[in-house]
Amino acid sequence: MSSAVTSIEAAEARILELRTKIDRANRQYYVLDHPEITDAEYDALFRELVELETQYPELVTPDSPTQRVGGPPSDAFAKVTHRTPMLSLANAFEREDVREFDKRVHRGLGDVKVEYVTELKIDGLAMSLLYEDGRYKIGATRGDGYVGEDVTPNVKTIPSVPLSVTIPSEFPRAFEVRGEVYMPKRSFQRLNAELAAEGKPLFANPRNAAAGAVRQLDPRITARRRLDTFMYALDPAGGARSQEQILGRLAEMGFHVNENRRKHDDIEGVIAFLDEWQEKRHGLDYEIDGIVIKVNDLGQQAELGFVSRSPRWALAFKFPPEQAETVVEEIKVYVGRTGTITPVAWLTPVQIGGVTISRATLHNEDEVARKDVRPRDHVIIQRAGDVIPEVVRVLTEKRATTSRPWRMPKKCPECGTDLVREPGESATRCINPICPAQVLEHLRHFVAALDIEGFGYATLQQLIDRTLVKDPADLYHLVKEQFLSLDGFADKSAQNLLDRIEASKPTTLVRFLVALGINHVGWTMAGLLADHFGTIERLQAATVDDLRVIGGVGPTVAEEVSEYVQRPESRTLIQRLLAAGITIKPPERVEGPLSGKTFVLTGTLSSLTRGAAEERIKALGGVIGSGVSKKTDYLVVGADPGSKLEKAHRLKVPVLDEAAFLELIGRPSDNAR
Ligand code: 3BD
Repeated sequence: MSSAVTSIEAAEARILELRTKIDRANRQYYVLDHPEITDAEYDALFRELVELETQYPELVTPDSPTQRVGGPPSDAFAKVTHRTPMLSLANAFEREDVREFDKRVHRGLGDVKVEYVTELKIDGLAMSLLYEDGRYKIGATRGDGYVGEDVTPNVKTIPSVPLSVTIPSEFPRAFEVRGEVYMPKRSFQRLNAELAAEGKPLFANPRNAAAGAVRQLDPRITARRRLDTFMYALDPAGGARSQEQILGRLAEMGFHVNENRRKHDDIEGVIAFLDEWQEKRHGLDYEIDGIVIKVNDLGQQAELGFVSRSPRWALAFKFPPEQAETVVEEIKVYVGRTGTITPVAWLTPVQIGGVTISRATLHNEDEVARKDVRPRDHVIIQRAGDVIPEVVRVLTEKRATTSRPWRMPKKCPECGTDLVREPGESATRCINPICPAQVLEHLRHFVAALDIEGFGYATLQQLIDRTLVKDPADLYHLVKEQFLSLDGFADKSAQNLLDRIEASKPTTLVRFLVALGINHVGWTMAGLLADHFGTIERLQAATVDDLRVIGGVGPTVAEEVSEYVQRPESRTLIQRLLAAGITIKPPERVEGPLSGKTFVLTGTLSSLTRGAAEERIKALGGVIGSGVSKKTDYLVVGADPGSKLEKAHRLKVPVLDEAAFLELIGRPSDNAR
């Protein structure tokens, strides 16, 4: 993708915008299990960011999504550090990309025959299952690929997960199986029908429903959701010499293995398989979003190795989004948490890939103008995976002559305040801080950030309507009788919610900062601020200059944060939250393979930034020290090290060069995605 950005100022602005979008998408994907943009859109944003950062290396900051991977695991479950990282798959959207992949494989291996295995790409959740002495021991989500969530009892309720397996004789005591947990379409439809009958919000798709089921605190709920599995990886492979043999062995051991797998002698066979399944995919009782292509021979796989966190021997081909024609009945606008107004097309319901679509997002005023979408227009819409559907184009030939362009309303539909659109911004906003729609979104953001489960929109809306809650601090003063007066609460559910509210009080500074919903402060930025200031009081005392010196905090964010902490309303809110009993725990120690180890870094690392290196050490349980002392366990040395290296030698502190360090933290490099 070529970027139209020319000046460094414009580049910085665009970079900031891209990072915000990517952080948001990551959070939606990993934490909320609710993506709003397609993988292709994500890829495009990411590539544009990489390109701009390559062009302007001085604008690379440690918190850039290019420097880190995935989203933070939620702390509702214990964390599990994967024995080996759960890798990512490079994506392909065109058949040409698949042929390019084949060429790279052949270049990498020299003049040899290469077989491929194709597997359906299940649109589920990647999981790891650990077995010891043939018994199921631990089930964990993929998480960010390095650290996942321990969902052992939940996974145990899935009927197709064997609780004990007969281990082949040459097998080691402990082995790991990886694959996908998914919800069959039939179970999904039944679940949504039940939820609808109870007046509860529905799941958008089977993937979200499966994610919700796996991440239940009560395994009995998981058990009732009728999940299934398809497994595709076995480690150690125990004598298997190809992916084909691994799949066969998994099936023999009693795991569910998808039967629609095939071996191919060349890439054209693979392409034919893609064509075949692009047509046939809707006949299945589970959703697939593409085909995974793998080099069959394990020796060849090892030879090809990895680039960044993706194997060079595998590729995910993603099916193109599916389209359908329908009519725009009406264009309504919605008010988001920060007051952003989003136009949404209400459509005559239409089926796409077995899912009924009745809304499509129109993003913002310019987007509506660019596509010139008007009420009563016939439009082509598309749905990609589990993403909010979009209008692709208008069938202008079907438009009535009386049709007029759509105009953004002048006033907020929720509170009547005049809407504003700043010059140079794409968003139209309602700037009334007590606009009920914003209050609702802010509350929802707050409870999600603090992981208070069971606080859906419907409950929050009722609390607002009854003027029981105006801001997040009010949530901490609710009593049982008030919940009982709402729809859908009984004694037990009211008590559960009260318990969860109570449980959210001890929190971390990162979580607290995210929950406040400061513009531009997502998980990454909150992490940087928390690391730097340590306490909310110190952050509140910070000036713009104090903020600007922090690596990774740009001028816009510094401005935004200092403005936020100085605003009297924010000071009052923070004060009231603390008075209501919120306590900010000192930074939590992660348990991991590096627990108890102190690292000091010196010199410049070539394959990752200092920030990424430190983050990785901390994620594995290690601690970062500032100077070398007898207490230092390792000194990590990059190019042009300072006097620390000498001191380390003197104190006999073990020294790791970059390669040894990367080995220790378990990944080849981190400067690309
Ligand atoms: C499937 C990686 C490798 C072992 C890395 C080659 C990215 C989700 O059916 N094989 C499959 C499927 C997923 C896979 C691999 N084979 N990785 C595979 C996979 N048949 N879906 N995935 N994953 C699993 C992921 N998940 C969440 C966020 C980012 N990446």
